Parts: sequence; structure tokens; C-alpha cells
Amino acid sequence: MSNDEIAKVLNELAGFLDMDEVQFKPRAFEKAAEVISAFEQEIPELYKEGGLKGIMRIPGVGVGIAERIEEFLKTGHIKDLDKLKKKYPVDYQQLRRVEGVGPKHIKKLYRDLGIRTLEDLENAAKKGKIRKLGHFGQKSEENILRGIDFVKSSGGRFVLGDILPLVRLIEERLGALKETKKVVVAGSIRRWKETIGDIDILVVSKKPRKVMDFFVKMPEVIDVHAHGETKSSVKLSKGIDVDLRVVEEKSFGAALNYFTGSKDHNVALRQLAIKKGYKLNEYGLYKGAKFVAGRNEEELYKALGFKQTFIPPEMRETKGEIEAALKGELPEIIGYKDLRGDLQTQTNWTDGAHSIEEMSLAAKKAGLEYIVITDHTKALAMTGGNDEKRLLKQWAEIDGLNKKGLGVKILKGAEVNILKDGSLDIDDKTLSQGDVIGAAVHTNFNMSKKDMTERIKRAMKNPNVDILFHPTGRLINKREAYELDMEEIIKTAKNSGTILEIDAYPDRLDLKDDHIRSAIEAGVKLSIDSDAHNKNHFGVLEFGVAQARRGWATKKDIINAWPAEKMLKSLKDAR
Ligand code: DGT
Ligand code: CA
Ligand code: CA
Ligand code: ZN
Repeated sequence: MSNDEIAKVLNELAGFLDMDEVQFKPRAFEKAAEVISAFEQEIPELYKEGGLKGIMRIPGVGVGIAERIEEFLKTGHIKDLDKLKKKYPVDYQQLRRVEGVGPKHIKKLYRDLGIRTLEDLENAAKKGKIRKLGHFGQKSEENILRGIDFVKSSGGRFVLGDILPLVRLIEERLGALKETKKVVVAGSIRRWKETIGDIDILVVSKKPRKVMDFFVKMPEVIDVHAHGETKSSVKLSKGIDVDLRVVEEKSFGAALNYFTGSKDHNVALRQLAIKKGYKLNEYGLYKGAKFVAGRNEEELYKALGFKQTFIPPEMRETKGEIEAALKGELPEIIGYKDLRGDLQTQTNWTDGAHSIEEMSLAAKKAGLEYIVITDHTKALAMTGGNDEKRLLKQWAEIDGLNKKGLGVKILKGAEVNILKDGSLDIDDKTLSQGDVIGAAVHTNFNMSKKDMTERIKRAMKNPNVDILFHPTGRLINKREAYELDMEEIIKTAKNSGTILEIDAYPDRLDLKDDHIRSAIEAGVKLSIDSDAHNKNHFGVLEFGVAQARRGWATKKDIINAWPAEKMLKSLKDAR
């Protein structure tokens, strides 16, 4: 039984006591839970060594709470809690996940409307029953519905792009404290997973208490789960939790490695350590009681016998990276500064916000050498999509801008629509005059897997189509990908020389890491595009690069990491 599990059951008991209108006690249980989840030593160990008295050495844990913990350790239950659960038969944990719903609300919802589950709550909110209860208004009803949507669609996970700016702000703030020596974001964020469960931050400091006091008082904090000397955990107003740990300089590499994960990567490393007669944990690599390595990650991997002593965090998912790095066979994956161009951008000719010139200058400012203008085409009427005539007119304007010379090469493209039968909405004669043509599905998403695959294959086989834009059409946490036989699409791409796009928008990332890996193994080339509709959108490219890195892509695999001439020649050759 872990400290977190013990803390969780104490918090649950506090919640039920609140429902039962018990005074003071709930706060004491919550406080104890806070201390326990930040406690360095494992409670079961403490109990084994010192019994009830051992548990009572935890600050804030008196005899009453200690007895509850003992009961829980021995039986896995707390009788008082079981009794309260009979009295209020509600799915407490689920209901609490809805932002803004607390114990008192849960009781009222149960007493007045018989709500026990998330489903009950949703039904009542949809029928407008909640706004009629005292304490709740129309606004809280809407908030509840939004909260339920989030819990249901995401499993409580957040899109990395929605959270990263806040993470960077917190990182910067902590870094500016005079008490901090190092601040690093670890966990799934350091691995650039497309969705994240929580934020994990590691700090090196000689004055951890000061850092922790600052951390739990940040303006975004709405709840403090744990407030300890080396470990604290809070909830932010966005609904996401942040875990902060302070470690010693000496253990920094070991801690960073441990808290970066993935968990499976850690487990594999630990087994490797054991096989070599070591012990590995978040404090370091040990031979018996002797510290062997752990100041930084490299010395750790080196001591474990790795030929390559740095495995990029994006690759730490136990998908062969350990075996490869041991032998020195990890590929050199694409870097965050390696893109030279952007192959999908929209302008104010259709649904973008800025002109060709403004977009091109913004691309240059983002460090790019070339940009392809790919406005929508006529079947997407709501965007004012180009027809053949207007497309040619736009391309003539691009010729003019290139002649003027903006210090960035502008290429002629389009995002043409793949119609229901796999044909395109712009004729071949026109398309053949463009530099880079992308095709995408924007309508009729709900086709069978077989029909959708055939539809897209037909478009890919058109020699004028260079890139398949939005290969899966998914919107993370919002819309499922359309039904598609990805293996078949990759095979077709190989035969037709079609590029598959990694759309860099953090809630799109059409291709998953595993898709990217399969495409590369099949010899298919990829592009990483911003899909910018605004001159401030080029920043999203880093999410596309991250996804490519998670799929083990090298510069050779990503055509917009190539110089313009080489990229254009390869597209021409494939036509
Ligand atoms: P998330 O938060 O669900 O997006 O994913 P992570 O990977 O950030 O997971 P999290 O926050 O639960 O834990 C951070 C890291 O700590 C995780 O990547 C590996 C390490 N870790 C957590 N629990 C365990 C564990 O039970 N065993 C081992 N070996 N490592 C763990
Ligand atoms: Ca995490
Ligand atoms: Ca965590
Ligand atoms: Zn658009």
C-alpha cells in the first residue's frame, strides 16, 4: 500500500464526513492526507517498525487518525467510511473529478435529485434540474456540463499544447527564486507526450522550505494536496495537478531520470541495474551502500554500460530504445531547430488572418528559409476556397513577391479537397503548375474504413498530389480519427511517393508516434507543417518536431528539413 493510496482514502473519509456535516474532523483528515502524500518514508514500513506509535510520529497524525490508518493497512477498509458509503451511496471519486463539485454539493445533489453517478449528474444538468436547486445557478449548471465533458472525453488528460505555456511560466518563476539552483520539468511533459496527466517539476535547492512555501501560494493554486519539505502537490485553476520535488545536487540526474519516466523505461533500467549487481532508485545508482552515479543522467547510463549515454526523453517509452542505446545504435533524431520550411499555411485569401507577405515574413522570423502557401480550394466554400482562376491569380502574386525578394522563398501550393469519390476539386492542368500540392479530407468523415481508405488512396495516386495533409483528421480529446487502414495508406504512400503530413497543431498531430515509426520503416517520407492560419502560429512547429522525435524520425525522413531545391526536386521526381 502506498502513501498516495492512504492519503486518498483519508481524503475520501474527509469528504464523506463533510457530507455528514461533521465539524473539524474532516479538516484534520485532509491535513493528515496532505502530510502523508508528501511524506518521505513509506507508511507501511513506519508501521512495521514502530506500530501505532510509529504512525503517530507523522506530524498532524493523532491517535484517532493513526487508528484509521492501522485499520486500513490491516484490512484494506475503514469501517466508518464503509458506513458512510451506505448512507450516501454515491460514486464519490467520479463526481469529485468534475471541476467545482465538492462534498456538500454531492450530498445535496443526492438528497434532492437522487444523483449517484456522473451519468445521473449529466442527465439532471441537461434537463435543467440543477439550476433550480439552491446554491446552484444556470452558470454552475453550464460549468458542471463542461466539467463532465472534460472528464468523459479526456479521461482527465490535458492536451500538452494547452498546458505548456503555463508550465513554462511556472518554471521561469521558480527559476527566478534565489533559493533555486536548478528547475527542470520532468514526467510526460519532458517526453512531449501529446496528452499529459499532470505536471512534474524537479528543483535543486538548499532551502526547500522556502521554495515549497512559494509554490503552494502561487496565484493559480486552488487546492493543496501535499505540502512537505521535499514533496508538494497542488491543483491549479485549470484543473491540472502539479507535483514539485526538491532534490539534492548529488541525486539530480537520478531523480530527473526517475521522474522523467516513462515508468516502463524506469523499470527496465532498474532490472538492468540489478542484473549488473547495482541498486537504482531516484537517489542514485548504488553498489551496496556505496553511491556509484546519479549526478547527471549521462553518468547514470554510462555506469549501466550504455554506449550512447543520452536517450532523448521523447524516446523513453520502451520501444527498443534501451536495446539500441546499449549497442550505440540509436538513430540521430531530428532536432528542434532543423526545419527549413513550412509546407502548409493559409492566408487571408481564404480563412487565414494575414496576407501572403505577412505570413512569409513571419515564417522568416521563425527561422525558416521557405514557406508554401496552401490556401483552401473551392469545395470548402465556407472558407472562400480558391477556384482554378483565383488559384492561378494567387500564384502570379507569389511570383511577384519572389521577384521583389522578401528574404524567404515563397512556394505555390494549395490544400485541395479530396471529394467523396477520391477525386479532387481542382483540375489537374492547374495543379500541375503548383510547387507543392497537399490534399485533405474535409467533408464526409463518417465513411466505412474500406471506403475511406479507397477514397484517400485514389487521391494519393494522382501524380499532382505531393502530400497527404491531415492524414487521420483527429482532434485530440474532441474528435476521433476517421476510420482508416493506416497500413494500407503507408503502403500506397511508398508506391506513389506521397508525403504524409505530421500536422504540428498540438490538438491535431494527425499521425501518432507509432504511425510515424511505421511510415519511416516502410521508407515513406514525412513533412512537419504548422497549418498556420495566422502569423503568430509558427510556434506550433515544435509540437510537430516533438511528435516526429517520438516516432524516431531523422532529418532524412522529414522533407522540410531539407533545402528547398532538394525538397522540390524529390517532389518533382515523384510526380
Ligand atoms: P502522466 O502524468 O500520466 O502524463 O505521465 P507521467 O509519465 O508524467 O507519470 P507520473 O506523473 O505518474 O509520474 C512521473 C514519473 O515518475 C513517471 O514517468 C515515472 C516515475 N514513476 C511514477 N510512478 C512510478 C512507479 O510506480 N515506478 C517507477 N519505476 N516509476 C514511477
Ligand atoms: Ca506527470
Ligand atoms: Ca506526477
Ligand atoms: Zn483553413
